[in-house]
Parts: sequence; C-alpha cells; structure tokens
Amino acid sequence: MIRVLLAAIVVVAACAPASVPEARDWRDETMYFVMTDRFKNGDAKNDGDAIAGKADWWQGGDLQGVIDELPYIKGLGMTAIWITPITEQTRGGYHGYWTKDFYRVDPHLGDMDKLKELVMKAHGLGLKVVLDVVVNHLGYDHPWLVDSAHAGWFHDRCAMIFSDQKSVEDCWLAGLPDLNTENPAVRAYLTDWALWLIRETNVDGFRLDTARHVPKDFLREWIGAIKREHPSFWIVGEVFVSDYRYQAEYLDAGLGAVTDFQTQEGIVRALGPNEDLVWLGRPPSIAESYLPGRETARATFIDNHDVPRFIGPAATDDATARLRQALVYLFTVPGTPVLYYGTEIALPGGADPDNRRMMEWGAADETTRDLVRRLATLRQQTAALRRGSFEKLLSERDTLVYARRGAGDTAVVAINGQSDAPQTLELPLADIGAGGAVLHQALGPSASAVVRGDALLITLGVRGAAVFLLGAPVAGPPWTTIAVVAALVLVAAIVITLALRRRLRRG
Ligand SMILES: [Ca+2]
Repeated sequence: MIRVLLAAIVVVAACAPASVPEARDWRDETMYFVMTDRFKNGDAKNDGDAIAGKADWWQGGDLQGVIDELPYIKGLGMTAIWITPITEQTRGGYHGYWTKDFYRVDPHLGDMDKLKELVMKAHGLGLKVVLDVVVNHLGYDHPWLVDSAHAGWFHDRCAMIFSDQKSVEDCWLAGLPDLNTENPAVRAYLTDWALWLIRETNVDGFRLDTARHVPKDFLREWIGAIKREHPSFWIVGEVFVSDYRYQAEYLDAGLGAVTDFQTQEGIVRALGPNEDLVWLGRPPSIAESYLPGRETARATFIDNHDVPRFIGPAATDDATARLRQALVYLFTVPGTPVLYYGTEIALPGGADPDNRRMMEWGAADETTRDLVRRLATLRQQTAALRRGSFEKLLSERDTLVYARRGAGDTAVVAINGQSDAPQTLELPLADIGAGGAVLHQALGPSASAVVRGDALLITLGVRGAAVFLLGAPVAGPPWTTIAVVAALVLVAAIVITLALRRRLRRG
C-alpha cells in the first residue's frame, strides 16, 4: 500500500511544471553605475577638504551614502552596482582614477570596513558589486616617481599617439604616470593587490579602467591569476573606442565583457539632434559579426562619466522624450545594461565634469524613473530580453522595429523617430515567428498595440517607443492536472480507509 502512495506522489510530482532554474550569468544583470563622490553624502565627518559646487573637486559623497541608497537602487530594478575606484587618491582625485595608495580606501569615501559593509549589505539585498580598478596608471605627482625603490616601475613619459597601439599602451594618458607592466615587480604587485582586494571585500567583479592602455599580455596574465582563484569573477574592461573588432582582442585577453561604446554612439546618433534610427540597428548586428559567440559580452549604456549626459546640460521636453526612447532601447538590446546614476531622473549634464553633478534626491522626474523601474523589472522577468536573439524587422530613418526571441516569449520593440507625426505599423505574426501568439504586455511611452487576425498592429505616438511581449494564449486552470491529482487523492483515501478497517478487524 505504501507503494501505491509513493506511486501517487511520483505521478503528482511529474504533473507539476518543470522548474530547473537556469544558471545566471552577467547577461542577466542590470547594473547601476555610481560615482561615489557625486551620489550621496552619507557621513559629513569624512568630507575633509570637499568644496560644495566646485565641479572638479571632492563633493562629499561617500560609501555610507551608497549604503544608505542600496534599497533605492534595488527598488529601481537593478541587480548590480558598479562604484568608482576606492583607492586613496592624489590631490583632487574625487573620481577615483588617480591612485596614490592601492592598499588604502580614500578617507573621503570611508575605510575598508565601510567598503566591506557596503558589499555585505548589497549582497544581503541580492545586489552584486563591481569595483572599478585602475592598473594602467597612478595619480599625478605620485611619490613613487622620485622614489629609488620604484625605479623602473614607469614607462618613459611620452605624449600619446592614438593611432599607434604601442604609444597607446606605453605613453602617459593625459600626463598620468604609466605603470611599466613589463617589469615583473610591477606585475606581481598589481596581481597581489587584485587578489587581496577580492579576498578582503568579496566583490563580484571589476570594471577595469583604461584597459586598452594596458598591454594585452599583462592583461592575460593578470586576469588569469584572478580567474584561477575566483573562476566566476567577472571583469568588464573599459575599451574606449567604437570598434568591436578592436574590442574583441580584449575579450581574447580574458575580459568577461567590454564597454559598448558602439551602442552609446548609436544612441546619440539615432536619437540625438541629427536623428537617424538606422544607427540603433547597427551595434547589435555588428557585434554579431565581430564578436561571434560573444556578441552579448558587452556592457551597454546611454551615457557615462566620460561622455556628456544624453539629456545634455539642460533638460528640455523633447530631450526627455528622446531619453525615454533611449531607455526602452537600452533595456531591450543584448548585453549587460548599465545605467549611469541620475539618468533615471533625466539629470542634466554636459561634458566632464558637468556630467558628474550631484545626484538629486528631492523632486525629480518620476515619469522617467518609473519607466526605468518597469523596464528593468520586465527585463528580469523576460528571458527573451536577456538571452534572446536580436532580429531587425524594420530599420529606417524614422522607424525601428526589432524582435528578441527566446524560449517561450517573443519581445517586439518599436521606436518612432518622428517628433511631429504618429505612426501605425502592421507586422504579420508569422514574420516574427509568433504565429498564433497573443499580446501579453505593452510597456513604453506613447505606444500601444493589438493583435488582430494574424498581425500585430502597433500605434506609435510622437516619440513613441515600446516593448510588446507576445506569447502563447494564457491557458485556463490546468484541469487535467487537477483531475489527476483529485483522482489520486481519492484512491489514496480509499486505500488508507480499507487498510485501517482491515487493521481494526484484526485488532
Ligand atoms: Ca599604459
């Protein structure tokens, strides 16, 4: 009889839907990029020589401020944060890219215990942490330059010629002392430091600054040493150039991903003042050609701390509408989307350092923020948006339509490049491999759709942009499963009753 019950349990278990969770990887993450000094002042005691309003100087933001706002970042639908470098800086290095002491957290930001607390609390909320690191150069006037113990630690000073790779690797970027990574002592130092930093902090990844200025054979060795100890550690390299073929060499050197300046450039060209939406179809397509098998190994972004904010120095209604279209695009293309702090509230900013204004915590653009929240959440919920194919369906100056297809759902994204006229589009479902599908969800500004007959009819208002989720018709209650379970429960009850009676009779 126990055998009958076991059999019943097995049948019930077999009727339950299979749910084997797929292993997450960095395509599944959505990253929020914080310049710590510019995010939030969480501890006035460490402000030091900060001068409020001085754009190229410390402003008072710190690790405590990031800790305070982890729930905000999580609430935006983000799954990871990237923070600017934490090393102690030479004079005025508020951004973190001018290291003085690798082994000390800059006192403006906090200390090592505060960094550990940040990582621990982020992990507690399910947020991964990516730490920005610099191994190419040190800060201006670094004491090692005149210290005999560090003779041979720097390349000879030279002005960089960007068309010459040797010069790109060895010369002094913006006059910053360039580390001689051919020197075994330098290699050992930088490797030991990286391993120490990971062990101390328990971070999940690095964003490697100025990766194209570091010789690839050093990168290969350095990344190899990290991966030997931490096989799943993710390193995204800043390869600041619009050229996937060039960037591919850095993936070959071991990086987990590269910064996708092609997408950033495409967004500016497509949705900026000289709009031409054809540019938005290019980055994913070119990535497929030049990064075969690794076309998603790229961190996509609208803007960052080294380019003017998309919205520009002053937010206009039209620029904000275009930013919302860019957001729909960012969260629906292949790669790991990175949102620069403030972009979710259309924080304005021109060229560096104006693109690094303090985050605004008071009244803000709630419409844009809500759009970010819903897009980031939808991406997490929809495998097709994270893992699916990228298929251009319509690519014209004023109109872009593409599909992301994965197991199950198909996402169709449509963008209207016209700022003075709405558009209607009719897409045969068969053409997008979604015959018989129904519309599950529509998300985006000034856009709607219906399935009529065997076509998806899309209406895009002025500056409309949306993602439409198509899938199988939602089934009613699973009556078959319910009937089988009910029958098995009934059989089990009868069997138990009979057995009990038999035992009673014997007793
Ligand atoms: Ca270099």
